[in-house]
Amino acid sequence: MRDAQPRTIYLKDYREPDYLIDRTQLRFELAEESTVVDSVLTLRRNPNAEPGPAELTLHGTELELLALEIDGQPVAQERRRISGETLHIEGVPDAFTLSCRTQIRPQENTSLEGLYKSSGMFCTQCEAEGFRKITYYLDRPDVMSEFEVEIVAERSRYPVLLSNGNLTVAEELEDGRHRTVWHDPFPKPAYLFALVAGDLSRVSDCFTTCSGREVDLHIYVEDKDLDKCDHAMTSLKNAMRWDEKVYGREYDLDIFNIVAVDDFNMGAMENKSLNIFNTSCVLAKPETTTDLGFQRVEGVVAHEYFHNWSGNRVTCRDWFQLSLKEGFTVFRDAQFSSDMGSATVKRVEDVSLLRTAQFAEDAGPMAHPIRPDSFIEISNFYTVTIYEKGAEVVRMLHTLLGPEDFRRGSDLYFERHDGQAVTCEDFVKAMEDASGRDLGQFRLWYSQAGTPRLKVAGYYDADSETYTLTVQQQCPPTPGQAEKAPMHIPLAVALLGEAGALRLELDGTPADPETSDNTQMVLDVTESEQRFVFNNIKEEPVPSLLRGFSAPVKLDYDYSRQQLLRLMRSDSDGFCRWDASQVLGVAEIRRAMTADADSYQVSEDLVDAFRALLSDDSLDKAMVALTLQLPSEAYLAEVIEPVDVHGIYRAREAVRYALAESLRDVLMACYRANTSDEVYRPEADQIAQRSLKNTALAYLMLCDDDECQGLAKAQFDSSQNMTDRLSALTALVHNLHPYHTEALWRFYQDWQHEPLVVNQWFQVQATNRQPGTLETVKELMAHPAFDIRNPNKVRALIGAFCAQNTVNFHQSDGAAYQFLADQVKQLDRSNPQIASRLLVPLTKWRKYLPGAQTLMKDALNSIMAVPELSSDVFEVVSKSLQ
Ligand code: 0A1
Ligand code: ZN
Repeated sequence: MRDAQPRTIYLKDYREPDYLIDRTQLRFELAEESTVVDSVLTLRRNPNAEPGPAELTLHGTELELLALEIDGQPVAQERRRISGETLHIEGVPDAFTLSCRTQIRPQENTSLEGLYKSSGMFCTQCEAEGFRKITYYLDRPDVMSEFEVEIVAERSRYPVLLSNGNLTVAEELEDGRHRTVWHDPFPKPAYLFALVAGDLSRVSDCFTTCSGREVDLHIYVEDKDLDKCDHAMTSLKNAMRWDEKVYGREYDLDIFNIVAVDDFNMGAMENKSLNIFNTSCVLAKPETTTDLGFQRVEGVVAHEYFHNWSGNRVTCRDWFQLSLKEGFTVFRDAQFSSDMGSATVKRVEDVSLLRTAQFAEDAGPMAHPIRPDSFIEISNFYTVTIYEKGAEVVRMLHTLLGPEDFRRGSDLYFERHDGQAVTCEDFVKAMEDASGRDLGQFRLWYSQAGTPRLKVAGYYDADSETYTLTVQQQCPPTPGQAEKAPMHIPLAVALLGEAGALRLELDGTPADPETSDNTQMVLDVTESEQRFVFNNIKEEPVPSLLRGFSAPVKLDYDYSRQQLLRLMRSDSDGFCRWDASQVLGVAEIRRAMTADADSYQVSEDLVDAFRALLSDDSLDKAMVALTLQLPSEAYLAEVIEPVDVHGIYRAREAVRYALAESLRDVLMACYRANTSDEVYRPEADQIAQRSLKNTALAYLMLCDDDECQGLAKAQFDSSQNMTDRLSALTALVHNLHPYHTEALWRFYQDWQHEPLVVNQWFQVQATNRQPGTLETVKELMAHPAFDIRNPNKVRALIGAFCAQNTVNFHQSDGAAYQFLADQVKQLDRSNPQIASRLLVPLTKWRKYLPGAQTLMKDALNSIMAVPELSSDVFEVVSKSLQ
């Protein structure tokens, strides 16, 4: 729980540490009541530190200090002082060893930070500041140390004892205990420390690196999960090979371990050579896991593995630089996933997330630049801005520099900074030095928050055969940043003529060398208003703008319907084809919002465009599926303001019903054609086929003839994989099909022994848009399978309801707002990180209609009135009420 006055920490106050730790020796005695931690730290004064008193200040919280010695001599009480989260020791030498014994209670640790217990095993989570819950330490990422870790525990309960690096000792002790010793030769900050002790089974494999070194790979899980490790193992090996090929990065130890745990606040953690994973991001098998689940496992395994270089070998100087490792690593895992599956699909999924969650964050009370200037609680800054926008910023560098110079920049960055804790500036500088490009203005992406808006207009002059694009940029104010300077925005463009994309010539500058046909160009937009004149343009083109979503901006261009339909049909850029369909979808839903219920008729040209998609066998099925899905409610809430949740929902449903009716036969044909009895593979071609089939199913369930209504039940009863089974269950439940209660019951009977499947069962019910779902959610919280201490269950039930089920969350009496406030208050006492993430939907109150605003603020105020709020929840609530 927080101190009386939560403190804001500023980037401008960064100072180097006064002391450095060369060596960290830890000994853990794990027992059922408590754990005793002995640490021996080899410290010396930092030669770069500013002169000051010989006083050492260590971080530590919720620790019981049992003993403290300097160079073997007890430290007298009057020389030491514990206050808040620190231990001060006066009169320390320039170089010394500090021995410290603390006692901690992992069994009582519900915050899932530091050392805690999950399903009977001990495990750790130290990023960002969890290590201070284990022992007194300089818990900051710029203090890097070589670790040796000894673990002692009862053999029968904890046969597996793991830490970072190489195993150097494993031996039996008396009284049924045993011990292992681990040595990690790579100096690392404390946030990368990990320990695991439990009764675990493992799946093993090995990988030969490009220089011929053998690496042992192990995935540790509970015995019952041994059959769900293959996909993670394959993904790991693919990621290791890919990082060698694409970034020249070889793995650096002889062992790489992954451990799966049930109770975990995030997806996974990149601890050096001992990655700890949320079970939801590592376990997968066809019967229990959807295609999306398989893809998530592949992406997260790769993400954590890639951190070994972008994060561990080169780490962050301070937590303001978090996006240095996260933005770069998300960019790397996105490249990897594109290479493993469909690049366009991956891009569309990433952009969808960015344009809903990140744009909303950027427009809300917690908006921050990818390198924030200040924070109260760093745990609140593991955000879509740091991760996803951070990745977009790296992607823009890749676009501006081109793949070769970008690779040179990345090589230089790793070579220059290997073993160091550095800043975003160091990354940009390496890119600048390697490419010779001036990235001065580009750096604003690191310091300015908010989503820039680009207004583009096109003008064709037939006489001079020129086409002029006028581009204006403007970035809205965000908290603490009223004025914004123009940014350096890479705007990828093409001009479409009747027979395809035109050759581009921009006042003498040739087209983007990356496209061999000279039809695409990346414009450097750097001023508030700029004109780009293309020469030798023989016909009036349709501009294809922001190709591949070349920058994280909002784009306005006043396209005609005809132009959008043409882009959707024939743009060679898959992202722009999809985006044109989204613009048409938004327009259709807007029209349905203003039409009265009986008079609305769906636009014929949209129906024709969808019919053409459904009938064309040559198209990528996954892209067809994505294009057929109307803009999500979350995206509509970004583009239609103020947000009339119920109006948007009703209009979107009206359009869906109308499309389903008009396209019934071709949807049915598509459904049948894509139903296959091939053995399940989580590979792109099959995933695409299932995605199209299940998209068709969702539409067909809106038609009330017997053939359509029979489809979901038949699919539910016969499906052999979770993707099809869950799609069928969702269709039954969300449409209140007569079979839905029985289907829910049967699903639970079949899968009650699989927590990850039960979570999907919770989620299907929580996201049901039918009235009365709030009551269902409350009832499900009393279900024996629900456990408020498990973050996955909280996310599946409460999180999914509040964040995804907008019509029910925003029910007009405000009951769901109060429900969320109550859950946040309760959770804040056990797990502040989860509490503060859960409350995010309330913080967006400014976007909604006045009645909703008042009720949402009431709920926030009721949280604010709680006397002992954590700093996590305090920061989010107080900033959102400002
Ligand atoms: N570095 C991890 C994310 C992570 C962050 C914080 C955690 O606990 C509070 C756990 C994991 C990643 O990017 O995967
Ligand atoms: Zn990460």
